[in-house]
Amino acid sequence: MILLTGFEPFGGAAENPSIDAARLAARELRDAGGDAVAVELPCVFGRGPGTAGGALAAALSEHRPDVVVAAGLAGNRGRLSLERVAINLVDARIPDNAGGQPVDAPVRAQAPAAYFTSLPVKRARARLEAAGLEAEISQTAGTYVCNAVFFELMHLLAGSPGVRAGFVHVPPSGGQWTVPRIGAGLAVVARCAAEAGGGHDDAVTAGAES
Ligand code: PCA
Repeated sequence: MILLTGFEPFGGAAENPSIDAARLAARELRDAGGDAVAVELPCVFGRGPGTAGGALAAALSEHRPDVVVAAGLAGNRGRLSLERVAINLVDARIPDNAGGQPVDAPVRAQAPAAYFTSLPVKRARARLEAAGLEAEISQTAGTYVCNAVFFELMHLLAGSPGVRAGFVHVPPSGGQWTVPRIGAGLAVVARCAAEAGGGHDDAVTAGAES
């Protein structure tokens, strides 16, 4: 089972391409005979009812996925951004959809400082580029709700080493980035992780100077 997630709109925007693209990707994977579902997460910090962490935990226990591709919008990115590391830090630039704006708080007290993705992000980047979908490896998912969900995802799956999971930031829709193209990209990433050998990544560089 492949679980894709996307976010509801936030910051006053009318739409968030991440959830629309996640739904299209799930449909594409199902049409190809796979088992996939898309779940929308509220753009709200925390783990209780009505929060992103609460909705994520519920989706994980309901669907018991082997692969999780969580997606969110990054307004300042021009490519599909395969996130490498989730940090245990919240520093909200703007309030979330419930008005909360934590500053310099941990995502989870008494948890590690960071987790790495378990998606084969370098192989996925190569597959995306081969499909004409510009992609990059990103070393930071920011400090807002997306990073918090990514951290929570990796924390909840820390005892499930067979599950491949991670986060993809998507660019705003417009220009070459139509929602169907973003959705096709999420499907490429999910398929790459789901295939045999998806637990190992390619040893090619994606290093950054800063
Ligand atoms: N993007 C925000 C949160 C929800 C979303 O789609 C982020 O990058 O944190």
